[in-house]
Amino acid sequence: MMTSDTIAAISTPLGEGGLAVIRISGPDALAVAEKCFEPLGKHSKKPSEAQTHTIHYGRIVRNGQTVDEVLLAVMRAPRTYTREDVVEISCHGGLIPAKMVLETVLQSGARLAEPGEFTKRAFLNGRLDLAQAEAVIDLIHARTELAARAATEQLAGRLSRRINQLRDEFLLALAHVEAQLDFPDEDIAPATAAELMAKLETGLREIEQLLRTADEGRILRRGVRTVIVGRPNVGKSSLLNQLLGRDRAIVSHIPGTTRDTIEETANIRGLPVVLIDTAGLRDAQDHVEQEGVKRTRTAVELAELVIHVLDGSEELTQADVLYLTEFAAKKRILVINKTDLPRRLTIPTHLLQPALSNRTPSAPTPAPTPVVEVSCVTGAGIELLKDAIKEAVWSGEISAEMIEIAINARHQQALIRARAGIAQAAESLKTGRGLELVAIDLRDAINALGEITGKTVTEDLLDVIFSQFCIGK
Ligand SMILES: Nc1nc2c(ncn2[C@@H]2O[C@H](COP(=O)(O)OP(=O)(O)O)[C@@H](O)[C@H]2O)c(=O)[nH]1
Ligand SMILES: [Mg+2]
Repeated sequence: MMTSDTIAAISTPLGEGGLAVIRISGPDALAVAEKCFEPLGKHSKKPSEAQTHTIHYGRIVRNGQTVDEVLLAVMRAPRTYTREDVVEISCHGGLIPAKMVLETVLQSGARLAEPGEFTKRAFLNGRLDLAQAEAVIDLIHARTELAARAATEQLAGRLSRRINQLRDEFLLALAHVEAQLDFPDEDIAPATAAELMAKLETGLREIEQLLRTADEGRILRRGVRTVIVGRPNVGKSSLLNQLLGRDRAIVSHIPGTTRDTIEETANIRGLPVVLIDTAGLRDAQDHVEQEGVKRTRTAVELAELVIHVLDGSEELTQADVLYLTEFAAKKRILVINKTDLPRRLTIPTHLLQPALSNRTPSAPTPAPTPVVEVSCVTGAGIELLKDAIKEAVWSGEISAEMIEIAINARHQQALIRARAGIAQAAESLKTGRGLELVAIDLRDAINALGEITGKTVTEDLLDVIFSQFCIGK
C-alpha cells in the first residue's frame, strides 16, 4: 500500500545539539527537497538527479534567503525506512535552524507528520510487522542495555518468527479440519484426530512458553516499581543516591526533609528499577508532612518491591515495628543502614516472617524477608543489596537467551485468547462435539496470533500503538 501524501518532521530531539535531522517521506519527497535545496560544490547534485543512497552538500533556501547549510541524503524507494522515497536533511542542531528548515520543507509541499507516522508507513508498506514496530518504541524508551537488547531482538523479528510459525501450524490444522468438513458423512479417522490433537497440544505448550516471558517483558519495558520506606533519618535518601550512583535526593540530618516522593530509574544488574524515595513514615506534625506520609502509603500500595530501611545504630522503635508489620504482605527487603556506626539494633525473627494471611494453604511457604546490611556513607554492602533486589524481582539468571523473547502486555492478551481458543478446540475434538466447533475456535486462535504481528489488525489498534511514538519517528 502506498500512501499518497508526503510527510516531514524533525526526527532528532528538540534542544541544542551538533546536528538536527529533518526527515521527509512520500512520493513527492524528492520534489519537495528539489524546491528548497540548492546544491553547492562539484560533487553535489539536485535531488532529482541524485542517485539513491547518496549525500549532497548544499543549502536550504527560502524566498531567496539561505536558511541553513546542510547535508541532504537521498534514498529512493523501496530500500528505505518507510519503503517510500525518503530525504533526510542534516542541519545545524538547535531549535531555530531545525524549525526553520522544517517550515521551509512544509512550504515546499510536505505535510507535518503525526507521531509515529514514519514507522506506521513502514508497517503499512510491509517493511516491519506490528511486533517489530512496537520494538522501535521499546528501543527508543529503553533505560538499560538489557532492555535495549530485548527490543533489538524483537525488532530483528525473533518474536514474530515464533508467532508466525505457530500460526502456520494452526492454519494447517484448520485446513485439515475444513477438508474433513467437506465430507460430513464420514467421521474423522482416529489417526487423523490423534495427529490433530498432538498439533494442538504442542501449540499450547509453545503458547505457555511465550506467556511465561510476560514478567520479564514488563520489567524490561516499565521497570520494577520499588519504594524506599522507613522512619525519618534512617538514610532513605542516602540509599537512593547510592543506588543511583549520584546525588539526587537531599540528605539531611533534620528529620522530615523529604516531603514529596522522588522517582528515578536506576540500572540494577541490567534491570531498570524505578526507585521511589518517600517522606519518612511517622506521625507527622505539620500539614505538608502529613500529605507526604499519605503519599508514602499510596506509593507502597502500588509498588512491586518495598525496601524498608532501618537505622542499625539505634534500637528498634515502635514506629519500626509498626512498619515491619504493616508491610509484611509485600515483597520486601530489609536494609540495616549505618553499619559504620556501633550496632544497637536487634530485630526479633518473628518480625521477619512474610505475612501468610492472603496465601492459599497449598502455596509453598515463602522465604523469610531478606536482610542486607549497608552503610550509605562508606558504600559497604550496596553491591549485595543490588544482588538482593535482582534476586527478589527476577527469577534465575539474567542471560542473553532469557531476553530473546520478552512479550509485552498486548502480546500477552492476544496469547491468552489464542490459548483459550486452542484449549477449546482440543476439548471439542476430544469430546467429539463436532468439527464445526473445532474450526471456529481454531480460527479465533489464529486471529488472536495474527494481531500480534499485525496480520489481523484494526485501525483503532494501529492508532493506539502508533500514538505512543514521538513525532519524527
Ligand atoms: N554514619 C552514617 N550516617 C548516615 C548513613 N546514611 C545516612 N546517614 C546520615 O543520616 C542522616 C539522614 O539521612 P537521609 O538520607 O536524609 O535519611 P532519610 O530521612 O531517611 O531520607 C544524614 O545526616 C545522613 O548523612 C550511614 O550509612 N552512616
Ligand atoms: Mg529523605
